[in-house]
Amino acid sequence: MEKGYQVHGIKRKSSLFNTQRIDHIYQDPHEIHLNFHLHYGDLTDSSNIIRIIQEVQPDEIYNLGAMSHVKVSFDMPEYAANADGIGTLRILEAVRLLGLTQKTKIYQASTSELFGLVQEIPQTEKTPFYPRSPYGVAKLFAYWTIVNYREAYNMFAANGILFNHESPRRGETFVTRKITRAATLMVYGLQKKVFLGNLDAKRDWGHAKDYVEAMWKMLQLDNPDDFVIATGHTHSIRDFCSKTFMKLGIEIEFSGNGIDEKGIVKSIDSKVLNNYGIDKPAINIGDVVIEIDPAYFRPTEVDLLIGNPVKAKKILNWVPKYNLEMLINEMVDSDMEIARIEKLTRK
Ligand code: F7E
Repeated sequence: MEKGYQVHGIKRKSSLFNTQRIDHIYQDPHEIHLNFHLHYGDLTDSSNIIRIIQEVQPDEIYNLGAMSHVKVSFDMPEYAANADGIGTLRILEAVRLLGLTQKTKIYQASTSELFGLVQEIPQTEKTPFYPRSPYGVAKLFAYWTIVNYREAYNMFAANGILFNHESPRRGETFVTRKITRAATLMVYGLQKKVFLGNLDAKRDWGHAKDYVEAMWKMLQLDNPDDFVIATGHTHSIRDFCSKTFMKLGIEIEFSGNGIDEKGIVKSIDSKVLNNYGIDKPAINIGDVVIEIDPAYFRPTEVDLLIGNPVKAKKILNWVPKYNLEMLINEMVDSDMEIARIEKLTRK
């Protein structure tokens, strides 16, 4: 919207409000919301997609819609295939059917989950795919459908192979936000510990803001192409936990193996918490703050992801502004504020 676009979004019907993460846009004092429209819709509903695209006649479509939780896709594989795989096909077909192939550019949110059981380190646009979940397989269908429509119908359709990208608005069931939420609730005494799955998995985490810029840049090219968007650095879930707690002045020591591994508070630098206005944290040395729950293990795991974004740097002139430390700082600061307010309202 800051770029002057009229933005149309699609939201699913829910019996609860589900727009909290964008509601602030409506409250913008510059009335930027006048350029923002939400439609009811669903990627599993062809006629709905066709009607919205017909009404809006968009110049650019960013298909970020998906059942995006990898673990949940094992429980709902058919829905994941329908929304994430065929949903992409529905958008492409709608654009074609409505005669918009030369007007509408399409960005497809492809994913590092395509690499799954990685065949090469680091992963590039040329690395063979080997998805490891119904989510990954559905996204593979979408990836090749985009390539095929580009070649068959000369459409501007591009895949952004985005590695994990996070922010304070990340959903709370994804591991980064689950950890920053838990740690911040713990110092306020609102949560005792957090149960996690595989701490050994490694991810290449970037900031969503940087990655959205890359998506936009991809649609401004003269010719559509596919790009890996990543930071080129990887860290384990265990590392992410340590860094998150350390930002709050809390040093964690991991002990034990497998499902018996625990994260225990080794030291507390109270000056750091004082800076957040906390005199007496609800956490003590020796507390077990992290435990393993096998319910979070995946039937097939993606152990290691690390991308090489050299093509994006060269062709899109894309350079991420955030590193992992800056990302964690922003997520922790935001969640500390949320926890502070929750503490006040729960009293
Ligand atoms: O898991 C491990 C888990 O759920 C990251 C989606 O946006 O990025 C995301 O997919 C890792 C995995 O993200 C817990 O086993 C350990 O190895 O945060 P996540 P994801 O699966 O990498 C890609 C690029 C997408 O495209 C997806 O849409 O963390 N892990 N313990 C855990 N994960 C979760 N969720 N919860 C745990 O307790």
